[in-house]
Parts: sequence; structure tokens; C-alpha cells
Amino acid sequence: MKALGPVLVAVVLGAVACGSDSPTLVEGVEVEIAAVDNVFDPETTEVEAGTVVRFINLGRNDHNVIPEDSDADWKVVTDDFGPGDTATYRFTEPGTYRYYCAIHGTIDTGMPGSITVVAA
Ligand SMILES: [Cu+2]
Repeated sequence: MKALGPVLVAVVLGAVACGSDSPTLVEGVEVEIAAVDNVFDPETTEVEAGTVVRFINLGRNDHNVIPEDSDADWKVVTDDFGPGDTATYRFTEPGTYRYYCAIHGTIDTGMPGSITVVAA
């Protein structure tokens, strides 16, 4: 039972941190992820909260960027994302954002990608 003490303290502190102000954000930082035929390059990316991720289609085919979770509150507008096109999204909340190209696979096969957003 002695181990419970520190665990409870950590849980309480975590709750306080979550309830405080929104995370600090970096400003003006942009990273690029290329969609080529048929992978995202790089496939995994880590950015600080506030970073703008620019997807660019460097392939010869249409691609898209679809969140793994269909109820996700983030979205990259890739309705018209043909060769040479770009689409951006600013990630402000720390977390893991998994996505895929629904034209060329599922979250597990084809064109998966993952962005980890860490506190700035
Ligand atoms: Cu694709």
C-alpha cells in the first residue's frame, strides 16, 4: 500500500496540469511531409505544439490525409490534393496523430503516417 502515495500525488498533479492554461505554442515553425507514390516521407514526425505541418504531394497521383479516428477534431483539407498541391494544419495540442491515405490503403497498410506533438 505504500506505493499508492506517490501514484496518487502524480495523478492529482496531472489533473491540475491538464486543467491549467493551454499549452505553450511555438510560432512560425513549419515542417513538411511529402506524399509520394505511395508513402508519406517521413512516415513519422515529431513537432512542438504550434507547429504548422505542410503536406505536399510530390507524387504523380492524388493522395489524401485522413485521421485514423474518424471522430478526430483535426483535419487536413485534402479534398483536392493532386500532384504539386499542398495542405496545412497547425497542431496545437500535444498528442499522437495517426493518419493515412485512404486512396492507397488503411491505417495499417499502404500509406500510414504519424505525427507526435510534444509540449513546446
Ligand atoms: Cu495515397
